[in-house]
Amino acid sequence: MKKIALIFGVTGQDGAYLSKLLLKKNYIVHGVKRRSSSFNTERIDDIYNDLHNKTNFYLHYGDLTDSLSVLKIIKKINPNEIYNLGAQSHVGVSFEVPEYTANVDALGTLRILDSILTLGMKDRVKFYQAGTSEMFGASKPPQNEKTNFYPRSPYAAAKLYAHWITVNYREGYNIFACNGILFNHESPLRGETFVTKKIVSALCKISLLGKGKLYLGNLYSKRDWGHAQDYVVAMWKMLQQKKPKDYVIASGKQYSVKYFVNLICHILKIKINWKGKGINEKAYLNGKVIISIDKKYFRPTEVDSLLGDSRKARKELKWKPDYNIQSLAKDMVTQEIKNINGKK
Ligand code: NAP
Ligand code: F7E
Repeated sequence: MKKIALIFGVTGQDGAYLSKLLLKKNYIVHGVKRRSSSFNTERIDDIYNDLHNKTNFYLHYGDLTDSLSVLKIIKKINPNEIYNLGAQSHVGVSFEVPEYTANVDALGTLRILDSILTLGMKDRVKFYQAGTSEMFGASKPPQNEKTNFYPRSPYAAAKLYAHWITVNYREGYNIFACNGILFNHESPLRGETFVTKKIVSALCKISLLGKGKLYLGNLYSKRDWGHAQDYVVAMWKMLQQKKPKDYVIASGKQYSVKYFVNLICHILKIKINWKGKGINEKAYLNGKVIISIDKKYFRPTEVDSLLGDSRKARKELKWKPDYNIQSLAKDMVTQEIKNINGKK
């Protein structure tokens, strides 16, 4: 019998990679998409177009803020595995819509867990919760499963609720529920407003088309960046274990935003010069400013330094990433160049 997976957040970066992985593993995959006035299935259109006649990939309208839709979809699909990847996932935006972020990211998780319980499905379903290194926030690096949480944004605080409610339903009701505590992971499918994708898009346009300018915020925060394609494998592995546990997933290397800018310039073979300090720091290409700082991208509270220690996952899940920062950056640049050339 084929396994059935249900993915909340199927239209996002990770949802697209996870769908492909599970289809390859011969699952039947159901995804929940939100109603939107414009198309929001761009990342999964290729799967849908290839497969919708073969009845392996299905989409359903639903929303994590709508308990009825959550309950009804879970009842109808009767899945073996539920992956909760749905979230208002932008840290900066969460300061502007804190209540909505809590509703989706914190209460959305509760809605799924309680639906599993209410429907009497706890012995059938395994549940994955998309936790985040942002929950560590201001805690000193390196961070692992034993590190204290210290959230620094409404997003991180909401995800912390989701983390603990997942632990609580596991301990209280014996639900097979795992928290993946994933550090930043990127890809060509990354949302346009996250810093890596924003940098890649802008610098490729500047390099290929000779137009555009990049405005950034804090250049000196450090992140542990991996590739989404590697990280969805870890999600799946967590649900294949005998016991449900929580795992940190990370590359174990840390780089600043400025390093990432310089790396992309290196790949594109463009030579920039940095001048100035603080808010006046700028990057020049052939004497012209191509990068400036815009205060609006600073956050009220920043997470300065994330560096994951994923030894537990590497040992117990036998998980290991294929990509490093260089191959990740190359993949993003290669795809972006294809996109630009396709649109020219
Ligand atoms: P993403 O690209 O922003 O995707 C988020 C998904 O959630 C999208 O499908 C989005 O739908 C959906 N969504 C948003 N609000 C919803 C709602 N009210 N009801 C149902 N679905 C909703 O995020 P991602 O990078 O793939 O990340 C996947 C998950 O991992 C998220 O929970 C994120 O917080 C978490 N995470 C991400 C990272 C990372 O570095 N990428 C690291 C740690 C944890 P639309 O397409 O309609 O917007
Ligand atoms: O910012 C700085 C910014 O928005 C990274 C989400 O997937 O990973 C992601 O959260 C850093 C921050 O990712 C700009 O201040 C500078 O220090 O790409 P980001 P994030 O906030 O780390 C975690 C693990 C998640 O769970 C989240 O869902 O870059 N930065 N200038 C900028 N950031 C953005 N977005 N835009 C800028 O212009």
